[in-house]
Amino acid sequence: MTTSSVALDGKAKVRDKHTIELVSGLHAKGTATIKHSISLPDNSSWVCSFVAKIMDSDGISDADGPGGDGIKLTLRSAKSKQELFAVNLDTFQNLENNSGNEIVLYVEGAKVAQAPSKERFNDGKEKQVEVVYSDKLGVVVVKVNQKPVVAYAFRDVTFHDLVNREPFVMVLSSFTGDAGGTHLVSDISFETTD
Ligand SMILES: [Ca+2]
Ligand SMILES: [Ca+2]
Repeated sequence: MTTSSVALDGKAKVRDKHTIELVSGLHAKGTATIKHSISLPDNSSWVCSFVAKIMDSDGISDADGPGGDGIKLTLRSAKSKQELFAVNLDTFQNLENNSGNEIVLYVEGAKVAQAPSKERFNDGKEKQVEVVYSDKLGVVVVKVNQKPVVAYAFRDVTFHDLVNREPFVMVLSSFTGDAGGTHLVSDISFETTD
């Protein structure tokens, strides 16, 4: 991906050829949509990845320090804009969270799995986030810096069923409230692995 292939909304802006700043500071919202839509052949396994960097954490604190509300990756129908699948690097503990630093997975907008990460997401260091889907197993695993954090098994609905209705796009988004920071994403990619 280069930043020329991305549509920006809200406070999101291009930092350099490879890096997008989704938000900076408090009470901000920003979205980056990769314009190229993806259509998967049957029985596809794939890896969707990006590098997240959350720095200048500011505002109110939870147990692991100030800063929120993380970065969300969404796979969204290109036509209906329906959210198919999402991964949230959540950096602020509110009622839905077990920890102020966890990965939360959503299928069609419903939360299906969550797990805390030992590595603090908003420590100003780059995190390689990989969403690895195996069609054979019907399982998605989210890794942060190569370490698996959370997995989810699709039971009746496989990811293939979900996304083969129509093409989808990748969306990266962030919002901040009374806790915030500077949220960067780079090296966004989607590759089939079969
Ligand atoms: Ca939260
Ligand atoms: Ca936190």
